[in-house]
Amino acid sequence: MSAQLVVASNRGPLSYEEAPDGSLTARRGAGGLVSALGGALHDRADALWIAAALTPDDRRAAEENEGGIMEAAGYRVRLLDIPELEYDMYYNVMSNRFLWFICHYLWDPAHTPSIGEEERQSWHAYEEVNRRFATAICDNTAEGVAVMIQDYHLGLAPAMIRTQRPDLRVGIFWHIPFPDADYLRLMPDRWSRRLLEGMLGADLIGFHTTRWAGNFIRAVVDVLEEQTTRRLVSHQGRRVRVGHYPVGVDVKSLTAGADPEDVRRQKASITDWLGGRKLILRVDRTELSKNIVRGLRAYERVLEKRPDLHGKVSHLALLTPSRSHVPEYRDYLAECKETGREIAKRFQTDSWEPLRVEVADDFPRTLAAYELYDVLVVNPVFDGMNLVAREGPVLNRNQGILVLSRNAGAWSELSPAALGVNPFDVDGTAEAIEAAIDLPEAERAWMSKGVARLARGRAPARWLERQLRDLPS
Ligand code: GDG
Repeated sequence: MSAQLVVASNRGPLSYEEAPDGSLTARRGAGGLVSALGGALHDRADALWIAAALTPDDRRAAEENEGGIMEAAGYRVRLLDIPELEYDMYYNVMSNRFLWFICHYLWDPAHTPSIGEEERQSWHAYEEVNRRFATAICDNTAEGVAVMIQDYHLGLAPAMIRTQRPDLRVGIFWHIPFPDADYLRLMPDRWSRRLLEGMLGADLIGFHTTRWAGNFIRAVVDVLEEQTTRRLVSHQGRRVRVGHYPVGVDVKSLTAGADPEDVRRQKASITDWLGGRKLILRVDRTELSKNIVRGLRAYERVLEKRPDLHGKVSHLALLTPSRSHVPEYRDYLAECKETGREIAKRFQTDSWEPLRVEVADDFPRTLAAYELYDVLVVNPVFDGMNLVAREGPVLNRNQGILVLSRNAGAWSELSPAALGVNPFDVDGTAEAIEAAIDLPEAERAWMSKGVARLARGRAPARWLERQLRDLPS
């Protein structure tokens, strides 16, 4: 069957690994985009998901299947083989360092970014990989089909597709924040113009919240000097729609990602470790924007101020390894581990482990911890949405309280039933964690029920449908 819906993203839903017997086994791809899109495409036989082959095992999986097409949870997947060096520059230098840092306000403008030869070559690689995706989409897609491009890795692809195939209906969804125009200008002018024009090649541009959509529209006005009317941008004689489409959690596809027996085992292991203490939990990719170190310091402040809580609480930080090819991420992971060790050593006793930082890709353990937490700390510096803030409350069975950064997209919907924090304010975050621990029973019940109800909305399938409905027919 020819695809009626094509989605394209850098990372696909599955990553492959060689088993000891030489066969390939598939496991769930890491990160929030896979959670959102995987939920949306579940059982959509008319859909094709195009992604990059990330590892030699992915390439082998693509080679072993006819036309490079594989089956995932009821939909098809095609992996593109991209030359390794080009991929490295596009992914590790331009996407995950340069653009990610721009969109999450992670540069230090007094010193960085500094554009040198490596960045210039990487921009070129970014253009090339976007072109490869655009060509793969244009070559294999029937007339008039909807093409939904995902995220900042592929910001130039919409305009490239439009040039080759004006018949296709194109959307781009930006899963991360969009910065304000002043910060966007840390990019060379030529690049920021190309990026905005690349995105405006789409018919529809989606963000998780009005905050990021508003920043995008103001950047278009400032940088490109285009006309806008509310949520419509006039660009090259077309009208491009800009909207906000918050994504939520699909419980079925979330829990389908793990064997229930593994989850049960992990629940027993965490319960055993807690020994009746309250669980303060965080779950993140090991990522600078997730603000892990300040979060651990906030917990340290709680223990400093509240000796009465010693031996009564334990903090578990579940960190999934991420982007280890980028030097800043390697350093940050080392800093997270070191901070964790320091805090644990400072307060531990023979019978109490106050803090454990675990670095592993262990989804069953994440699901188990979601069920058990008393307090979930989600304090990113900036975050497009943050799915942990939604998954936790939906799966929690312990009247857990959510402490949430006001700079996470999730805040715009969950704020009525979460404790908000300024992510830069360590003392303020410590106060919120304390407040969450101390909350009287009746309020706990009310808040945990409320946050679960709010977090459950916006199922990924609906999220995608709303965007498809807003594409021109
Ligand atoms: C980007 C945007 C936006 C947890 N442990 C493991 C594991 N997880 C899953 C969680 C969750 C996902 O990872 C993390 O999602 P987030 O949304 O928190 O963060 P990003 O990866 O940065 O996602 C974000 C999202 O896209 C969707 O639009 O919300 O703002 O930055 O689903 O359950 N996954 C695996 N192993 C684990 O141990 N594979």
